[in-house]
Amino acid sequence: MGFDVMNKTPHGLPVTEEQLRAIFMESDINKDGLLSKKELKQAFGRLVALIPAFRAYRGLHHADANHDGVVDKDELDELIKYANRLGYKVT
Ligand SMILES: [Ca+2]
Ligand SMILES: [Ca+2]
Repeated sequence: MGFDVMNKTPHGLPVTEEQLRAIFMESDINKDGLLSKKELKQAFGRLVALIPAFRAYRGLHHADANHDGVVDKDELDELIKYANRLGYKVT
């Protein structure tokens, strides 16, 4: 894991948990307060993950505590921690 963090913008700043939260919230396209796999894919796309679909799968697998296939408000913290560990950068 983690090989997709190496090709980031070299001068970007590490993304903060607040920024990650904002990105995930904004990626809730249908505003139902839940992040589907499709919405997660969009979020990881914005984080310039090399393989957003893979990250969406991993992130969902990691954060989806109740196994309903979506990330809810309570599970979002875990998703943010996961994304934070990947060391994404913002420019
Ligand atoms: Ca949604
Ligand atoms: Ca869930």
